[in-house]
Amino acid sequence: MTRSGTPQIWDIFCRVVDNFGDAGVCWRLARLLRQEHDLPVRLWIDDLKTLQELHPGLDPEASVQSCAGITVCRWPQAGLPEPEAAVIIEAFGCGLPEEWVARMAQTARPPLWIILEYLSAEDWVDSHHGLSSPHPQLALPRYFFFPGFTPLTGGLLREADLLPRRDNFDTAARDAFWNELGFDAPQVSAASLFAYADAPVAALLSAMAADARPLVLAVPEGPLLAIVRSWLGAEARTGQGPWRRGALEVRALPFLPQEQYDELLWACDFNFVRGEDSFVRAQWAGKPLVWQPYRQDDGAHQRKMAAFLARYCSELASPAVDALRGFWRGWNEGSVDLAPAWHDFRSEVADLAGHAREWTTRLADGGELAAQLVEFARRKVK
Ligand code: TRH
Repeated sequence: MTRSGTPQIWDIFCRVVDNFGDAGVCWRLARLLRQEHDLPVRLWIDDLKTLQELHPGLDPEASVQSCAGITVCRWPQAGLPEPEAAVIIEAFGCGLPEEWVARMAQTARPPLWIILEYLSAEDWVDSHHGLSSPHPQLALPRYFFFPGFTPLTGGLLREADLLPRRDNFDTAARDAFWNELGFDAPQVSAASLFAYADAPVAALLSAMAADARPLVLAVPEGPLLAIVRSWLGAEARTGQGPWRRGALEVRALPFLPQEQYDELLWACDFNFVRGEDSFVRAQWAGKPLVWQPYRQDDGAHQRKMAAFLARYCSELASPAVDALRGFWRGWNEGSVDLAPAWHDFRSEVADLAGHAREWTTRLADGGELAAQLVEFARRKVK
């Protein structure tokens, strides 16, 4: 991506709304553009503490720093760039600072302005991906770039070596992963739990404990772990555990660096995930997943879940499909009694595992988001 022979900078602008996904997606995209497309990338982000949890090598106080080959600019402390960039990616429609937009409008050749949208499996995404809309006041075109699950969308973020690394994550690697965290490798099925605090956690834990089939449940540090500790009682107020209740063994994990989180997903037999980035990573892990979409007041999260299930379940037969839909529904609707749905889901995990691997293969045939962004920019920037 060059103009006049010099590689032009790609600026990614990210405002952390809440949680980790805004920073998580932008950091992953920045690394892909830098490492797999050799592009100079600046990540402008307003919350370095959140980004540091994903990438512990980051200095949360620095205004500007280089990390993994990416220039990380703490906004607004780092000021604003001269619009030398060839491409500006406005993450999740967060809105660029007005002064930045004004500067862009004054340059002879303003950067290509791309708004990276949230992920959805809904059908309308196909016809909206890549459309442009001018800035309401200035002669600046903006292009809407949608991640997605079809060839008519921008695809999903995926590192070139992700699936080979996943496939090479063998029993020895899995054992080493658990040992590094202070645990023996589970000798029974294992699951990871990453969800929002409003999930029906007590109902889930009770169902897991009462089930006849033993399970190890790994819970990374966060508000959800506090709820799990409370359910377990006084002995679990601190420490890593493990704590046992009936068939259930609970392990407390630290919040893992983003790259290590993939290993947790690979080390488990199925995974509870949420939001956007962990949702995608769990699909790449090729294991059965239980998704809790980020709740939205207008019910958009319910439409997003229905749309994804329509795609994901299109080639899944009964009873596996009924068990998956039933458990996802109970998990997202906050059922007070998850035991029947959990029992059915657990009974179908083997069939769901085969389906999860096939789904990953289908996804891998689709476009990769960073590469499609680069191709899109190449076509637009003459
Ligand atoms: O944290 P999230 O709920 O982020 C959300 C969603 O992105 C949502 O779409 C968005 O609207 C909202 O933020 C503002 O869930 P998500 O997207 O899965 O991001 C979590 C990130 O944290 C992801 O990159 C995985 C990473 N992670 C780790 O790196 N280590 C961990 O131990 C865990 C549990 C997660």
